[in-house]
Amino acid sequence: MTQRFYVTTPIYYVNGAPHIGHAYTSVAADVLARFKRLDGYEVFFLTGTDEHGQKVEKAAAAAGLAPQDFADRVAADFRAMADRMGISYDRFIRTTEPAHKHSTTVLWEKLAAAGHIYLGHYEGWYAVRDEAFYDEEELATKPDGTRVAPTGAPVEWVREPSYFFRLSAFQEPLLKLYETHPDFIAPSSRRNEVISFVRGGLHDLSVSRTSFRWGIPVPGDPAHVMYVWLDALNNYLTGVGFPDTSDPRFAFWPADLHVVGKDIIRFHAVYWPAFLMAAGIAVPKRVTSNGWWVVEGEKMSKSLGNVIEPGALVDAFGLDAVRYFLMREKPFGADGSISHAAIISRINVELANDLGNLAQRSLSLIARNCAGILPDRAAPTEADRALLDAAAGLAEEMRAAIDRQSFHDALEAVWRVIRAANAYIDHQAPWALKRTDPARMAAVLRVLVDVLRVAATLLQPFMPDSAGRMLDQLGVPAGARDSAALATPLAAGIALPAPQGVFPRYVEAEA
Ligand code: ME8
Repeated sequence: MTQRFYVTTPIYYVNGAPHIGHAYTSVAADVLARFKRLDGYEVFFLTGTDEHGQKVEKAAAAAGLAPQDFADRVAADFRAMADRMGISYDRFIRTTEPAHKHSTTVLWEKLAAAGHIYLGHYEGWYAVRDEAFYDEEELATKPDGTRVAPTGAPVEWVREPSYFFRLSAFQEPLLKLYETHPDFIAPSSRRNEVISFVRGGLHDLSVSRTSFRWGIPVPGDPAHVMYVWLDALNNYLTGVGFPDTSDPRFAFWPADLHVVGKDIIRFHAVYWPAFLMAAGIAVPKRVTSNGWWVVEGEKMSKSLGNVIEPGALVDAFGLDAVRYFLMREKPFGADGSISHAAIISRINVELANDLGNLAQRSLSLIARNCAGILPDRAAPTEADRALLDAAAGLAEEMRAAIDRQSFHDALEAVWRVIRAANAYIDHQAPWALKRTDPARMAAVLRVLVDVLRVAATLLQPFMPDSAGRMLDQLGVPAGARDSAALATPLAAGIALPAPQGVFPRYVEAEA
């Protein structure tokens, strides 16, 4: 039976244009989805947009548009961003879809029927920017006396009737979940943060608002709209067909992995499993969170004018180079800095030089010295064996790294093999063997093709287009590009296409 894998991105707020931070989380989830498909899994990959709530309502008003019209416009920008970044989603969900409103209404009814929702009065701090409630003790005071959330977001005092979710009843069940499923939250620094937050005690959560209208009405009490996070988190259930549990997509539930940013781990690792437990629905298997990108060391912000638009980066450097950079430059859970110099260095050193040149050198020798015909394997020497063994272990090593969302380790593993292959070609010097030992020359070139094939196959999730073009040049048939196909050697004697560089050097335009 094929195994299933359900992976999600956050659904992005439609209050503003997509930037590189959104693109990053989506690329990470995409690499996961593609790697699992490469490994033969049946994958369901969900992304989309979070369209209700006060933040979106305010942004729409500022743009002079009705919330739905505004949401339609910005949601289209997010979908275009996903397409531009090569995100291989199976469904792009929007929380204003009728299917999602219905699904969320049913979830609410389940929570209410189980006795976990009651009517009360909320009085406290709210940050619209974060769409989050904060306790007095969490706030900081700015020099001018205004109070701000720990995220720096301004807060306002809210006092209104509200429905509450009995979050306090889930402190013990949540702690038990973290204890019995140590991989539920990653990385471990975030796990510790969540555990100490929950140990500190949970208040019941305000889950409806009456002071604005842009949300899903509370069933039976339309003066209230549902709290946007209850609505938003439920996208993961709607995405696979909830409440119709006989929908074939529902077989993907529980989600294998929610990929999110570190800013929203609390919503995903505390509120979401609590809602699900309360509704009697299985909880997701893992929530993994990425660190923050800053730009040349500075926080990205509209006021600094340094917000990086993903499309502009792709125009400048090409999609695969950008995807590679994002996955390679920093550990997933850590913060990191983007700069053009850093991108150019990754392109020129690792893509153009280490990998591109290796392929180009090997394939041009086959074109020139073997009439473009793929040589057969020969009995391996010790040096051949060492390199082939390193390549043979790569899939397993990458798989383990990807399962930990350690994308940079997965890529480093590939580059260890590529660097070893560069040392091998320099040492074996096949160009010098043409006259002295043509059979050995052919054997060496075949080893290089075999190693390049492994690397290109396993790089497809990161750089789908370039890795695909490299596989074309290596003569790998379209139906033999998944990880299982690596067990079958390429047939010798086939004619390879004329080699063409896949990873050009980036040459800075003269100012
Ligand atoms: O929070 N570096 O949506 P959002 C890395 N709608 N990642 C970044 C980033 C940066 N500088 N900036 C943003 C929401 N991100 C909710 C989610 S899910 C049920 C609802 C990424 O539009 C990161 O993944 O504010 C972060 O969690 C997400 O964008 C927030 O997107």
